[in-house]
Amino acid sequence: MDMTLVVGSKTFSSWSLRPWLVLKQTNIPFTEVVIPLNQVATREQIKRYSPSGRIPVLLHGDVRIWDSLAIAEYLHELFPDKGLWPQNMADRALARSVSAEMHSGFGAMRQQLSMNVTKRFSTPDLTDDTQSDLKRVFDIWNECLNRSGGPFLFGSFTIADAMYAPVTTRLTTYSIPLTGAIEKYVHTMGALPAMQEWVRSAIGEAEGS
Ligand SMILES: N[C@@H](CCC(=O)N[C@@H](CS)C(=O)NCC(=O)O)C(=O)O
Repeated sequence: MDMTLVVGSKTFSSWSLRPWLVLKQTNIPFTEVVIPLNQVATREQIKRYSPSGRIPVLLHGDVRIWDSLAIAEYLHELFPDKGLWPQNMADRALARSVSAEMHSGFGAMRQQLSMNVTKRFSTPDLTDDTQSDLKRVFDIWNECLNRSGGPFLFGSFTIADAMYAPVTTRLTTYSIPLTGAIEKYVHTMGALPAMQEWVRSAIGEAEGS
């Protein structure tokens, strides 16, 4: 049965990137619908698909799932052999914890370092709250990478990497100084063909194509 993922502008829509990346990384075929954000018609267009008025939304037959993490969980249930969560139960619990922490937190970092995959800025004066969000993200990544040995948070690509993908782009966009395992992880994520495809489409949006 065909799947359609409704996403927002690739330049800005960090929540859309997450399930899009899960689908791409696991070679699950889908059709995408892109709704330009911050336009007069945006709200009305989103409402056509999403009861919450927010995107992403996954349409699969009669099933409609809104919210990035709910979509990722649905894909895991549909494709249990794709390894979208770690095999080991303790690792899976940790992966779900760090994914939920991303999903429900880091407001200061998300506000100050809002996603724009087409731009590069010099490092801004980070607020205390943004600095403590970044410290917590780096602690999470270091713990997961130490435990798994990398190159992804839980060894191979999982939903946890998709949940943190927009943080990796923000670090690059805002020229945040990085070292060691964190720098390597950001590089690993940026080198994924699917991430590069997303950025290319975003550049196309900026050019009006
Ligand atoms: N908790 C939701 C958040 C979704 C969200 O905030 N999406 C933004 C785009 S990134 C949105 O739909 N904004 C509506 C608008 O810009 O009008 C999720 O995880 O999917």
